[in-house]
Amino acid sequence: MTKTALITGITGQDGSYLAELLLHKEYLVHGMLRRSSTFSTSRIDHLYRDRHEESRLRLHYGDLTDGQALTNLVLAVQPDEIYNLGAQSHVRVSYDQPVYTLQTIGVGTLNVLEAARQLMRSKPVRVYQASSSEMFGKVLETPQTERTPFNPQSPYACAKAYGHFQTVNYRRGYDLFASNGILFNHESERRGETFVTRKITRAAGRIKVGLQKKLFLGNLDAKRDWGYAREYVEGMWRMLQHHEPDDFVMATGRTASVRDFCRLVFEQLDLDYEEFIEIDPNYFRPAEVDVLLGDATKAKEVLGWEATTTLEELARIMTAHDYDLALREAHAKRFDAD
Ligand code: NAP
Ligand code: F7E
Repeated sequence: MTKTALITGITGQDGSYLAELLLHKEYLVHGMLRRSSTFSTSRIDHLYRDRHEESRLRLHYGDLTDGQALTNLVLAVQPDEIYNLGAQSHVRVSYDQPVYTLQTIGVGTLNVLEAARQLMRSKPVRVYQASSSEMFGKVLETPQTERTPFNPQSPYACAKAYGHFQTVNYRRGYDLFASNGILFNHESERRGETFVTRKITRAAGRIKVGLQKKLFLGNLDAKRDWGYAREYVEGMWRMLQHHEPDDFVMATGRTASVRDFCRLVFEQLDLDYEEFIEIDPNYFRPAEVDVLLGDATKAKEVLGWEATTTLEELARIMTAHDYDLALREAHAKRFDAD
């Protein structure tokens, strides 16, 4: 029987890969998107070009902060699975917009859980909550597992911790099938351009073709456990196919610094990163998460999921994509000038 999924945050990096995966698995996919004055669907537009898939992808306007509309949507769509990926997901921005961040992530998650609780009265539903390694913050042990206590230190991380605990609470209190994926950083050629990996690959490509001279960054010593987003959405899906709801860390088990990632990317283009990078204190955060390193043993043993793309491969994929993009940008510029 065809399964129906509802994805919040379908226009984001993970939402687009997850939509692709679920369409491939023959799901009927509903996505909730925010109304904006310009199109925000560039990551999922290609899914419309395939006529067969077009009929199984439906988009609806909505916002996580509008609980009534969200419940109406859930009751209308009657999903078997809800993936709550929508969020103000930028840690640095969460310091500028702490209340809005809490509204989208904290209240937004609660709105999703309440909507699912209403649907549960008439049919079973499973919920995936996008929790985050940021919740470990100033880490209390290394590597971090599902048992590591949270010690959040950004408005984003505090909001995610609230969403995480409410998800556990609805699971225990109402017997809702709700699982938290505690995902460590995962990147791709679809990553937003203000996250550090994509900022680096975009800049390196543009520097190589002469469109940009410098790259301004903040803390080069921060270390992250970076995986490939395309693989991580498979783990989200597996969590909801498991026979019981639970919490799972998803990570590569390897950590590297921002500086390491710069070196890998610039090397791909035969450039020395040290010649092009300048430090801009504006990109420092009021409190930094120095090092994250995840242990995804439970996901491997219980779900059969593990990250396989190495950091070197990830850097290669993203750099090749963004070098090509820069070449096209340069070509379009020359064409305009002619
Ligand atoms: P992303 O690219 O920033 O996408 C976020 C999505 O949320 C976008 O579709 C955005 O819509 C939507 N959104 C923002 N505010 C909303 C609101 N008020 N109502 C409804 N939708 C809203 O993030 P991502 O990297 O795909 O991450 C997906 C989820 O995983 C997020 O919850 C993030 O916090 C979490 N997470 C990410 C990582 C990671 O490394 N990528 C790691 C752990 C957890 P617009 O397109 O209109 O902006
Ligand atoms: O920063 C440092 C910065 O913004 C990574 C989100 O998906 O992953 C992401 O959060 C590191 C930090 O990601 C710049 O200080 C240096 O230490 O790429 P990021 P993040 O903060 O780790 C978690 C798991 C999530 O859940 C979030 O949604 O890089 N850094 N210079 C910089 N970061 C940025 N953005 N820009 C710089 O210029």
